[in-house]
Amino acid sequence: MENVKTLGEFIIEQQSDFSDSTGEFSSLLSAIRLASKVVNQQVNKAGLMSHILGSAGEQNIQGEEQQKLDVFANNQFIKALVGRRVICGIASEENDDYIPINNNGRYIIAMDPLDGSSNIDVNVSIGTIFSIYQRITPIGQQVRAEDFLQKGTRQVAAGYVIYGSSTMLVYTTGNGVNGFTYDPGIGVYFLSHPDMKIPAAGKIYSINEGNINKCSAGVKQYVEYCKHVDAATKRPYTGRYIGSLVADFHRNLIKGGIYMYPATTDAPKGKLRLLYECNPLAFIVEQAGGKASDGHRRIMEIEPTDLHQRVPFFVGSQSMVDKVGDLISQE
Ligand code: P6P
Repeated sequence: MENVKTLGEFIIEQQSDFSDSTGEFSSLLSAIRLASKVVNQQVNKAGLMSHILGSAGEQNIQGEEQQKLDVFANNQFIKALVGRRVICGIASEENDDYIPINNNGRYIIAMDPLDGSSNIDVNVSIGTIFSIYQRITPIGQQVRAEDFLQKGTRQVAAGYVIYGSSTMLVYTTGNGVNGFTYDPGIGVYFLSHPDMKIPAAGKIYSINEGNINKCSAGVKQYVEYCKHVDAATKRPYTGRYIGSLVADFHRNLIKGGIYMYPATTDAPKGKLRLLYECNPLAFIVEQAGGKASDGHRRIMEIEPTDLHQRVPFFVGSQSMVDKVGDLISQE
């Protein structure tokens, strides 16, 4: 491909911007790139490799059946990251507690190695989500919980991989959002979506409407607002809910829209996890000109208290997140 930039070239270019003089951060991103290629290969063959499909017979901390591909993906990302020695600790949806790695590593990573895994068996897009921080505790010591329980505003990088009709890696280091599309024929990611920006107003709303009667009045009002017939404001909007966070988020990032996973009567904190789902996507969407809140507060301002804590999540086009937030504030 003539003069199209590869992810590797982009990472090196960013290294100077990121003042990553030791190249440690570049090495970290390269590890994520490598693991995503290995996971992509298995995801694409999952339909054929029955020994991968189906549950691993174990349950993760969420009490969810662990699909073998979940476990495989988790192991691949951990293996790649451990191999680069720049990580002092890893928090993963698939592990009850954080994993201390290299005491001399400068960075911690929080990740959901394969989100939406319930869609694996029905061939719907799934994704990896990651969030990176510099450690707080001194280098040379073992990593501690406080290294992971940092506000989202302290992230140094965040990204996701979407394993879909094509595989893409989308990430930010705080200087905008860039998307890279994978060419499996030559095993290279190419810069296909430079400087991604989410439309300020969108016409797509994503929510599991099966839960709507368990949501608060403000959320119900907003969904009714989306459905109201009004040509002047181009309503009704379009309802699109894939049931795979990364797929819904990625579509809304490109086309404009809002994804909502509110608190419900049986899940008062919502379903999605702050550390490795909401914070990384909040960082990305803000860098792309959008917004992310729990209905009241900016997601990235929330002080974490637990590795796997859940928060209500409203993310996407600024005007849509503001609108549902206004209705919730009037409850
Ligand atoms: P529900 C997948 O389990 C996930 O974490 C997200 O990827 C997805 O958006 C959401 O949960 C779907 O949850 O309750 O609507 O099936």
